[in-house]
Amino acid sequence: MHIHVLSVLPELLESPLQHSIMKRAQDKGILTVQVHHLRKWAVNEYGQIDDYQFGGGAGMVMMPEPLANAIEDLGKNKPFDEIIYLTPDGKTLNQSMANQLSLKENILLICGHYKGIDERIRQKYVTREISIGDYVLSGGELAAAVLIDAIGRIIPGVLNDETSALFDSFQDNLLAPPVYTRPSDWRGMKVPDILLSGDPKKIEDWRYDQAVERTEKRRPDLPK
Ligand code: 6GU
Repeated sequence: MHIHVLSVLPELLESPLQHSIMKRAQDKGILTVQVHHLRKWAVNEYGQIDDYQFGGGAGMVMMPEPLANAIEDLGKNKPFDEIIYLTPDGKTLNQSMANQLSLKENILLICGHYKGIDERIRQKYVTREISIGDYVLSGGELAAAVLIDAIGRIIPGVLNDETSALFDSFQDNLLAPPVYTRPSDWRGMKVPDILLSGDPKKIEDWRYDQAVERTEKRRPDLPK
């Protein structure tokens, strides 16, 4: 899978993609992430990519021409399956969206800044608009990093233990059950006996019951 990112602050995306599972996915060649500086498609020698908004009001808007040229250049060799604009007024990211996107081959993410991007780019090119929650970030980069992580870790072959993503919170709209490691008695707090029983069926049933109980208690809003 190839993910291209258009950004005015590419530095913000460097570190999150260079460690742990994201690093492994890229080292294995399963995922490539290329971050492009929108400035490369600036309209003039001053590097201009934004301008005042029509109708007045504080804050700059990202101009359509640099974005359109970037989108068309980057999609020239291999057309994009999805062009995603990260924006607080998009659809809130959930596991099912991440699952769907993990099956795509070639994706472009557009990170907004300032007041956002010219509406006409959204109309002409963008196939999905995604938010990562009901709060405002100063730009789309951290949201893009979150989305890339959520997608990247579930691409088949990325996780070592292929089954482990199946037990994540939110697969099947269930939160994950509690987990414990050694020692079995830590400062007088004991690990539930079932987990030490060595009975795989009992353990599986217990985990499922715990997941259901947790979900009902903490996230009654999740669909059953
Ligand atoms: Cl995708 N962008 C920005 N700027 N703020 C956000 C967001 C995205 N998702 C939640 N807040």
